[in-house]
Amino acid sequence: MAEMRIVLLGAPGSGKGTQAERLAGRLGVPAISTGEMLRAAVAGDTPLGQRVEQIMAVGDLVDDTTMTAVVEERLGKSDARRGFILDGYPRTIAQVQTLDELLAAAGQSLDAVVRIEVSETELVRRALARRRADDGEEVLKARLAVYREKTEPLIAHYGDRGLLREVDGSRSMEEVTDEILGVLAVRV
Ligand code: B4P
Repeated sequence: MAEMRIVLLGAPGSGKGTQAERLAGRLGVPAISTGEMLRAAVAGDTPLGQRVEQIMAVGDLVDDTTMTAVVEERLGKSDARRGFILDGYPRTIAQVQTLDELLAAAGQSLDAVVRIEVSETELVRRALARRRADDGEEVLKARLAVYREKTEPLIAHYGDRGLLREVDGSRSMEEVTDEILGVLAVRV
């Protein structure tokens, strides 16, 4: 199968993690979720986990320097050599630049950035149904505000670069996956 380097962009609860797993299975490249990696570090009580636990608990973003180390190490693994579905990274303009640099150093570049769009009412409904530690109503509000301020500008940025593809994330998981494969022009 062809190499494929994709970023999934969307608000908390838009289904990035869900779609990353589904696409990874279809495209034969790993789903790389920075949120999952951080939650695993917290669960394992590693030095990284101890550093990020409080930040995540209040809905803030982990600092860009820490995230660079996390992502650089993960993208350096052999299973990511032929591509990846990045879920939850980049989330800031600084992270966009870091990712570009990491890929350029490996002679690689992104193929597409898929924005999964879901209304705020549906985001809140899903998060409250999921009941993860950072999904309480107050923390969720904080995470949405951080998303609007820090991550939403990435939509215009990737749009200007001609990499942005937009899909309606309010439909069923299967329909969203099919729509993403459609905008990526992938037949599997
Ligand atoms: P993430 O793990 O990325 O959390 P998320 O945005 O809530 O998840 P996602 O959009 O993937 O939703 P999901 O598929 O689970 O980040 C958590 C925290 O980690 C951040 O707040 C931050 O502190 C830190 N962090 C992570 N990356 C960082 C970075 N790069 N820089 C700094 N900090 C970082 O779906 C949500 C729910 O909806 C699920 O229950 C699912 O079953 C349901 N669902 C999904 N699709 C559906 C559909 N089509 N229909 C109905 N329900 C659906």
